Amino acid sequence: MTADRWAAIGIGAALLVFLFVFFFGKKREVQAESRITIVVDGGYTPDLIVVRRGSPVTLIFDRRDTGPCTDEIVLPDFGVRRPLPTGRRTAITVVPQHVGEFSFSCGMNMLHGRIRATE
Ligand SMILES: [Cu+2]
Repeated sequence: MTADRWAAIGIGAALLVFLFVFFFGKKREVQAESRITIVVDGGYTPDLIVVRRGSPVTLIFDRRDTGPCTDEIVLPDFGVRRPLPTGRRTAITVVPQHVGEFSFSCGMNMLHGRIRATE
């Protein structure tokens, strides 16, 4: 075999490794589901959740207060409106499909939080 051949095989192998890491590595990230607990007590703690675009994220709303304000959670970008019973944990899974911010709020749109999706 000539040196040219070996070089071509080497470049081909490097390309295969790159493609494998690129696609397989990315896929694993997309499938990894993250779970984040948000305490609801007169507000949302934390109120900024940073996730990867395209990855499912499960928000577990742990409601502790009894005020009427927080008894519903709304995620308008995902078409979600759910009651949050006091003393219970309510899990909501969403998939932010593009880079940017997705807000969530109480049913009256007074208390706010954000999901920030990054690349
Ligand atoms: Cu409210």
